Amino acid sequence: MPSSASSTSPQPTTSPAHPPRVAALIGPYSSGKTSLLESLLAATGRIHRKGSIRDHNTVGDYNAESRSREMSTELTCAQTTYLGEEWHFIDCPGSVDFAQDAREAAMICDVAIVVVEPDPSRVMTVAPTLKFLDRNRIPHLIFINKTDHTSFRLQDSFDALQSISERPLVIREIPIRDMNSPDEPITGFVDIVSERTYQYLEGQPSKLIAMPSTVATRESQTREGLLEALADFDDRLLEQILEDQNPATETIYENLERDLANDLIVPVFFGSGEHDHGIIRLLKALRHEAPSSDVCAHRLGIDPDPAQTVLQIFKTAHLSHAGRFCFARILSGQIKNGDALGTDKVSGLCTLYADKHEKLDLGTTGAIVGLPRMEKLRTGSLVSSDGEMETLWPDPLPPLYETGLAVTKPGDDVKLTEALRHLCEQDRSISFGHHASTGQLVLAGQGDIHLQCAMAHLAEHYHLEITPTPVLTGYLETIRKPVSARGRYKKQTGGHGQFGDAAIELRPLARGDGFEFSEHIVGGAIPRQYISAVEKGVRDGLRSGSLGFPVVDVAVKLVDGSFHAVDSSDQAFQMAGRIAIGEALKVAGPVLLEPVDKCTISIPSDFTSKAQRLVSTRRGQILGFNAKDGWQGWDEIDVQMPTSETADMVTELRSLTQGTGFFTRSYSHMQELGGKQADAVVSAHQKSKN
Ligand SMILES: Nc1nc2c(ncn2[C@@H]2O[C@H](COP(=O)(O)OP(=O)(O)OP(=O)(O)O)[C@@H](O)[C@H]2O)c(=O)[nH]1
Ligand SMILES: [Mg+2]
Repeated sequence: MPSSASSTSPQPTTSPAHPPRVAALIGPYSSGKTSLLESLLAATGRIHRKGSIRDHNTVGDYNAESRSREMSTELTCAQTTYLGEEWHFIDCPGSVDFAQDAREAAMICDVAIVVVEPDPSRVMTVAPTLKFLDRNRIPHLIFINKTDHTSFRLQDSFDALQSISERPLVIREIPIRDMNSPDEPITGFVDIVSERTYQYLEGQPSKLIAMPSTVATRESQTREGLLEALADFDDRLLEQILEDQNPATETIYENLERDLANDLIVPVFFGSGEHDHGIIRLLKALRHEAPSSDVCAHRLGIDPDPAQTVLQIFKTAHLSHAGRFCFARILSGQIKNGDALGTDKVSGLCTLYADKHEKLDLGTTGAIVGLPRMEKLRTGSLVSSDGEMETLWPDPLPPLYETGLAVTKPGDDVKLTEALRHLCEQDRSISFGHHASTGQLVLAGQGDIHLQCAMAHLAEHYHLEITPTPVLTGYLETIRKPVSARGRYKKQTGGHGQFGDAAIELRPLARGDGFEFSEHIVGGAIPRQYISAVEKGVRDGLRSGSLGFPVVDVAVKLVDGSFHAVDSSDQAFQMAGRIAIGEALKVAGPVLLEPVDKCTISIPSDFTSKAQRLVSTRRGQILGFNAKDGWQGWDEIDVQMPTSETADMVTELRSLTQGTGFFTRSYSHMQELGGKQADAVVSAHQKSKN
């Protein structure tokens, strides 16, 4: 989490043509987003020496967890200026475990730069990102990274990407290669709109050169493709093309700008963050084509008005020196210290540059700002000076993976609850709670690494020693046959004795019917005032049946008994009820019940058969499968699966589906579990009690 620093932020030198804009670097795990941010910051003069993932000194991966794991674990904001215009880049984590942060960032950006690797066989890893962007109509472009050492044809990468994108992709540049070198490295590119050719120079801006004759045909074909794609959304351009007129470059740029803002097309660039290839080209495209913050504001339901301040909170952190610290984008108006945001008051307004917070006097429309010590605001809050407004912010990702938690030091429980509350505010895809039937404290998130990082955070920032424990399954038990039993409790100690005697009938009920108690006492065999005491004793006895689990779906009828005028008491009849049910359960044919979840598994259709196999190896039952509504090329499988199998299913599902598969689950019902599996559960449970 960020800490404060006192340097002042660089101010734009010239009057900016555009208000501040936001670009989110998003895309699959390890595609080079953090390295690309390093390159963008160097190209815009914000840093003079690039850090690297290897050396653990990048701006994006500033926190200890990201550095040690060499992967981003949360979003990082970094402000810079390019040709007098203010830019806020957000480096998003790519791992599916941290998808929540990436989504929150994408929601407030003007343009998402989807950073991908060239390997066409791994294209599916990009699919969830593109789906999210398309569903939320977030303008985005693709940057095919790591082209410094690729053996793939970029046309193949492009075709693979097109196969998973709902929007048409448009190629903005084509590579030129050194054909004399055995692995034919990419040495530069031809810009399809300006038709200029540039040669990469290590450590220097690319050099303008003449277009090699070898790429001329390809260039004109690609340009034709680009114009045709644009003409689909512009009748005048279509007419020009049909009449063989060459449209003015200005017209092409206008189309590109408009179509990107409306999320109609997805421009595709390429390069290498590590070698600074294609970076200026990317920056220029952003400068000229990225929409202004108005588009984002409208998307979030705001009509921007300079006289009204509206902010969208997209991240919350708990910082030792700044309390609840909100990351906010100004969608309308401006903000300064002393302003009200509902019941919260702004003080300590700052800019964000990784973990450095710099004092800011005035935040203007479009900028990202930090708001320390907010009481009410949370991620997702859309707020004006009058208070919070209705928001279109999406729900958090549902939990996919769980672990049990135990604190090592006695007395840390209260501190843990508070720390967990903070954690869940920081990352909305984490939740915690006590399991209804096992009572275990369970932490739920997106995957194993996600929860490991969460626990590391609790240890580092809250000094809590936490032991993860396996998640307990809420097994129950029931009975198979009706039986009768009697419980007599008799004690003679000195003066007053204790006496209670209850005869019961126990019978099974239908699954899900819970517990029923009735009585049929005739002739005053048990005085009426003791009947509820017997029931209490029975209920007590049902808390742990003969297999050791709570007993459900049974009916108990109190049918007979006897009492003693002096020695009988509530307590004695409770004991009698307890003894009676204990005896009855032993002979009623106990059977274990396990919880079953209803899950809907979503996967790209290429992986459907693998997912079906996974379901059957985990004792699941397939209820049906369909094409996923609104998700071209995806299937949805409805299954019922024992809860003990769903708790860690996501790890295997992801490894079978290039990280793309996900599911929702909810409790469905209890079902009988017999044989060796039941024996194993019972003996493990008994061992844990000894
Ligand atoms: N050859 C080559 N390697 C690169 C390039 N960009 C990044 N890498 C390497 O790819 C690995 C991942 O780079 P990151 O920048 O951490 O990727 P990321 O997308 O930020 O990763 P996550 O945030 O964990 O999703 C590192 O080993 C980088 O050195 C590139 O342009 N060329
Ligand atoms: Mg990263």
